[in-house]
Amino acid sequence: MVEGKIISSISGFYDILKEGKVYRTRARGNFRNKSIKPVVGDNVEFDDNGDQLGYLTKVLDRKNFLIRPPVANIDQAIVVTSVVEPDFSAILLDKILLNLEKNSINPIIYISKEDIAGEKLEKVVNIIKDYENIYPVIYGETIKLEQFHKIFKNKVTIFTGQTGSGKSTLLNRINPDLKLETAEISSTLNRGKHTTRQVNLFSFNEGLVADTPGFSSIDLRDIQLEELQYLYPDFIKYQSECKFRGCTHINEPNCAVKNELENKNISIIRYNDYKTIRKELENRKKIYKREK
Ligand SMILES: Nc1nc2c(ncn2[C@@H]2O[C@H](COP(=O)(O)OP(=O)(O)O)[C@@H](O)[C@H]2O)c(=O)[nH]1
Ligand SMILES: [Mg+2]
Ligand SMILES: [Zn+2]
Repeated sequence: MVEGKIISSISGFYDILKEGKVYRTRARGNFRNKSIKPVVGDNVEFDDNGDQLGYLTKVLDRKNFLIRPPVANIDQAIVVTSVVEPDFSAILLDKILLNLEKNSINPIIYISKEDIAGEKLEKVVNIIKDYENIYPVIYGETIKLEQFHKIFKNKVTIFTGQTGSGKSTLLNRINPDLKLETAEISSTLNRGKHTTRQVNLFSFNEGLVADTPGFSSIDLRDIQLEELQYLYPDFIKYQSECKFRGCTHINEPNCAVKNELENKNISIIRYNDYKTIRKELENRKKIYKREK
């Protein structure tokens, strides 16, 4: 029995990477009875049958797991964020970041399409400056592609972000051998079609990288209202100074987060979007209760 990592999954076959070599396997017959379906990124045990088809026998514990698309054990995500086409939206970015925080995936924000942003660029860059205090931010115009080698090393990295933001384009620039399909934004949005369907991990400089289809809107179905304030690293930094334990930073007196808003240490845009997101989760809870 040996251990490896699933890097692709095609109609019941799992390709497992172990020390630079790829083994094609199938899940054992009795495996299907288990509730766990192996996914890309899973660390697994398998029988090494040399050049013959091997058997995947066990999925090891997952550190995290995304459902859409199914990928496990992700260390970090490059959040490809376009200035225009599609237009930058701070609240959408926040929702992406919340889902990553919830899954303990480290976000790296990558800004694309500065070249066609025109006069919108300045306004968007000003907003993004607020995020630089919280997360690493990479500007597509200025980064040297070699810098990605260091970012990917010894990590599992996914590319995420809105459909059309430029994920596949960036990956193709980093590794031209990939030849990932890219799409004109207009056709992508009109047909609601995802160009990237299969999720594969590819080896890149001692790391593994995956493209994902992205999305045109994002839901927060895995996030509970009660945990929302704990998914903001910029709030967590100050929460111990709030008067009340479990402070939601809304109406409580002596709230450190609200104080830091005045000191401009917390982004007012992000805070206002936090309030909007709270409302969304509150409403969802009400509807859920009514239906129960
Ligand atoms: N001008 C410009 N176009 C870009 C940039 N990045 C991607 N695109 C274009 O945006 C469209 C969508 O890109 P794609 O990589 O398919 O987006 P994905 O859905 O995130 O994978 C394609 O037509 C790309 O050529 C960029 O930085 N500048
Ligand atoms: Mg794509
Ligand atoms: Zn507070």
